[in-house]
Amino acid sequence: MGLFRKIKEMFQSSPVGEEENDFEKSIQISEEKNEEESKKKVDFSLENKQSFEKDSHLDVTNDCNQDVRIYEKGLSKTRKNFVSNLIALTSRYQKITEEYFDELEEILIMADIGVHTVIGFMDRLRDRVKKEKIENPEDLKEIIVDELFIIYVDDTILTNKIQYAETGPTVLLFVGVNGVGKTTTIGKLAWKLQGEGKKVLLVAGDTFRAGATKQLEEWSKKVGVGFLGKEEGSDPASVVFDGLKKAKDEKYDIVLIDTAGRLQNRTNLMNELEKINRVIGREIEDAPHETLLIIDATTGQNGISQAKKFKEITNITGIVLTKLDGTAKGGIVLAIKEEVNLPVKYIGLGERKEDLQPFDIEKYIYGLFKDMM
Ligand SMILES: Nc1nc2c(ncn2[C@@H]2O[C@H](COP(=O)(O)OP(=O)(O)OP(=O)(O)O)[C@@H](O)[C@H]2O)c(=O)[nH]1
Ligand SMILES: [Mg+2]
Repeated sequence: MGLFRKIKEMFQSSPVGEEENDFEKSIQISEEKNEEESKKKVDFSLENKQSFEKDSHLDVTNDCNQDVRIYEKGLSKTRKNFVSNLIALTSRYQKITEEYFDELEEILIMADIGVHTVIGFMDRLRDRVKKEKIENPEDLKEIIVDELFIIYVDDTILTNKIQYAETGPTVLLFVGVNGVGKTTTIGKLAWKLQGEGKKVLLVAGDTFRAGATKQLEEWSKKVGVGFLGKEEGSDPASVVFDGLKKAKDEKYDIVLIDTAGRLQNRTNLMNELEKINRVIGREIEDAPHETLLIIDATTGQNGISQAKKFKEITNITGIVLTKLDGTAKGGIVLAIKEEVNLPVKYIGLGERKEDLQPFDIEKYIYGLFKDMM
């Protein structure tokens, strides 16, 4: 069975209900009906999940239904555009021809998967068509999805987990050009981490833009977490210093530091990040534990070049890809993997606080292609 079929089976074996978790519900109902029957059903469901976990070395949890729904909803633009084009292509051709390959290549490039990634992908696909003697485009659909999945998973396992400090506060630094969604992401993540029982502090390291500190403070109030900011124009490194002192004194678990995206040039940005990093490293050993680069998915290849540039000036440990809900070209996730080789740790699938999701390639692939087969 292809990888995609396994993913589909896994998520559909516990379909997503409107109001509640149907997986749990189906257990309850069948228990009432017939104990024997229900046991069989539950065993089967769990077996499905376990066998997939074994195969895929990726985490699967039973309570992922809510998240799957956020993925499905957030990816609907890409599904309507990119995936619909793929489906239409398949129905237009009876046979796999050179024209078919050309059109497929174009659809993939239009989806922001990235030219290099697409070229490699097309080579592998042509190889498989030849070797497996595939003639009908219909039979190729599943292989296309599996090969897209493989681009991401590859043989290197990029972990999407946040590195936490062993003792003391964990420090996460957020960087990226202006308007990509740094502050919003911090707010959303604060909400998520607080919900996991962590004591969270937001530090307003963007003192450059008027209103930036206020915007972060509003998030802190909205989600009910700690905040430290100073007046506009303060030295960001000094704000960070004060923030870390507060975090240590008041025993915060996590510190999320916002930074300015709107600096005049690369040298200024580099110097400022260096200074902030120096302060962080001096105050807390091994910190920052993560430096997350925020990229706006709607900017496509521009986002990829931002990632390459930031990688040169500071030690980026992961990517947060925002506004995936706002693009019809959700292929950028795959381009980041191949062209930047940094793990996508979170994705933004909307503006609500619950719309920030840990990136999970299985949910992503399912959210995109669930209607294709
Ligand atoms: N649809 C959608 N909008 C988002 C998402 N993430 C952020 N936004 C919106 O993007 C806009 C910019 O977000 P900010 O968080 O202010 O961006 P920033 O990087 O902090 O910007 P600067 O402080 O100017 O550098 C806001 O209107 C957010 O609501 C997302 O995942 N989906
Ligand atoms: Mg901001």
